[in-house]
Amino acid sequence: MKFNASLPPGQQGRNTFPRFGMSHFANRFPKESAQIEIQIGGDVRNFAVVGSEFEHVDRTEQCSDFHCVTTWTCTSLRWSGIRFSDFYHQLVLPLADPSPDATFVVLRGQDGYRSSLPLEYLLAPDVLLADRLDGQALSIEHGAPLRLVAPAHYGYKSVKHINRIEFWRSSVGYRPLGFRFMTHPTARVAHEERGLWVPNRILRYLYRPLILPAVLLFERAMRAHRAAAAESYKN
Ligand SMILES: Nc1nc2c(c(=O)[nH]1)N[C@H]1C(S)=C(S)[C@@H](COP(=O)(O)O)O[C@H]1N2
Ligand SMILES: [Mo]
Repeated sequence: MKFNASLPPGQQGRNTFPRFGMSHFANRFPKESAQIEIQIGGDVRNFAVVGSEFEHVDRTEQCSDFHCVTTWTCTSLRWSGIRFSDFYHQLVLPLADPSPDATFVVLRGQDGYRSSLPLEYLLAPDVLLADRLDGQALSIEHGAPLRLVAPAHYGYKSVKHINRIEFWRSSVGYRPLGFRFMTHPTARVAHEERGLWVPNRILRYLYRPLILPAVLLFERAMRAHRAAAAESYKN
């Protein structure tokens, strides 16, 4: 257990980094966990697909804490990958040519998960598209082949298994996942933007008891997935 007085408001440290999320994603896994392939769409001049281009962007490494909205925090995770801002400037702008006012960004995962953030937050220097964690290739648990890491925002913004990123002029056509109160448009940890309308002390109280059951559900699903993969490999 970590007792760190400097954790953000309402967060509690945990020693392990669990596979986590909303329960209906526990049994969904990426089809392709080795090869990076991201569609770039939305209000763009050219629909584009990037994959091998990633290798030409400068890599970076960072140590950051990960804060889930349900109040758990895992500290000092060592991610490596490329900065989202380098991805945007070196790949998205030249290849897809988004409209200059397309600043509402939707990120989607192979498991059907989705989240959004305004472009200005994604361009912050600590936002990565990560393919490695703690010196090893990203595991399926944590988002292979590529995930977003946005440490200043609650974990629900850090989409795993990314396969599509959209740049839109307006957020009007976008429907967030789950109940509306669970999704804050910016979800900044320092401002405790956990959700909408419901007071934070109620959200903390509602979410905390869900952590352990969710961790166990996601672990069990992962074990079953690995067992099935091993079985089909044998046959
Ligand atoms: N594709 C995808 N991304 C996702 C999720 C998910 O279920 N699927 N869950 C989100 C939530 S709520 C959290 S807290 C983090 C958890 O990341 P982890 O499983 O690496 O701990 O991923 C986020 N990104
Ligand atoms: Mo989360």
